[in-house]
Amino acid sequence: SKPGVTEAAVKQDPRDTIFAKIVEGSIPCKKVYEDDDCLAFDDISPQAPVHVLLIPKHPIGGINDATEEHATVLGKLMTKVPKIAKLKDIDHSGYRLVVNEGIHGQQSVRWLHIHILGGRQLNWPPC
Ligand code: DGP
Repeated sequence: SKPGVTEAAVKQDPRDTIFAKIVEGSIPCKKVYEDDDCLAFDDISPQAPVHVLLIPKHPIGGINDATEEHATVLGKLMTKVPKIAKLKDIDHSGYRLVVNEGIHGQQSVRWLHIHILGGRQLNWPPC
């Protein structure tokens, strides 16, 4: 298991997370892509040669918190994936999207994020 995956983390307000600080710019990140709705940056603990986190700028704790009001922003997020894959040169080789949720999903940061993993052969099942 990985650090930070606790009941407390799951109950955290997304606005109190490290990703809130990254969005507001008070903590630096290696930015890959940004627009009005979303931000993509390199994961600090990469699990593959390419490991980007794509997040909405709007605070959503996790996919469990998604409602109809988030439909537009979540749709926009998904449509940016091919652009980010191309920027990272994994669009032809392929890649994987992962959204961890809660304790069993081993989510450690309670601000919704899409992991974009690539640059090597990924295995299935992910375990
Ligand atoms: P998850 O465990 O699915 O909640 O993913 C959280 C990811 O966030 C994890 O892969 C490590 C990454 N991460 C945590 N803190 C930071 C940080 O300060 N900067 C960056 N770039 N990534 C971070």
